[in-house]
Amino acid sequence: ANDNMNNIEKSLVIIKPDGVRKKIIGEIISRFEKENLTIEKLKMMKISRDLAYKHYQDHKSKNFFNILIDYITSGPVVVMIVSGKNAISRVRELMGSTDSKKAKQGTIRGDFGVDITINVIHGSDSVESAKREIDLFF
Ligand code: IDP
Ligand code: MG
Repeated sequence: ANDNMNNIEKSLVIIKPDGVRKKIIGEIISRFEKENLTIEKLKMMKISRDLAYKHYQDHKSKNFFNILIDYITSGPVVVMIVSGKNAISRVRELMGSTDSKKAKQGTIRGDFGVDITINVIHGSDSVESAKREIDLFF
């Protein structure tokens, strides 16, 4: 699917509560825009526990699920649709590894994340999850 030269994708991106608290909303959006990704939709909201369960449904059997739900519902978040050529993989490259301590310097998580849970940002991991997540949030 990625061999198309004009593979325009949409990713659902969430600046998690720690990112909002750290006042790096603008910094994160700048990193996307400098890479010529487009902010198509954007809103600030507090995620309900019900919506959090739906968003993270694939993780419900994990031992960290309750911590994850507490974290993502702990304060306001910024939710966006970020679009552009190969947007899904490019957003994830800009994010860095899930574990902030292993994420490279220069990535969002490497520069601003705390650990494997408190990691500043969510980005869809596939075209299918992007569609599901965009329907949940917009
Ligand atoms: P991703 O956000 O890089 O796609 P996922 O494996 O989908 O990573 O996990 C979703 C979120 O759950 C992570 O962003 C992080 O906040 C949290 N998380 C992932 N793995 C762990 C873990 O092993 N312990 C605690 N929290 C975790
Ligand atoms: Mg994921």
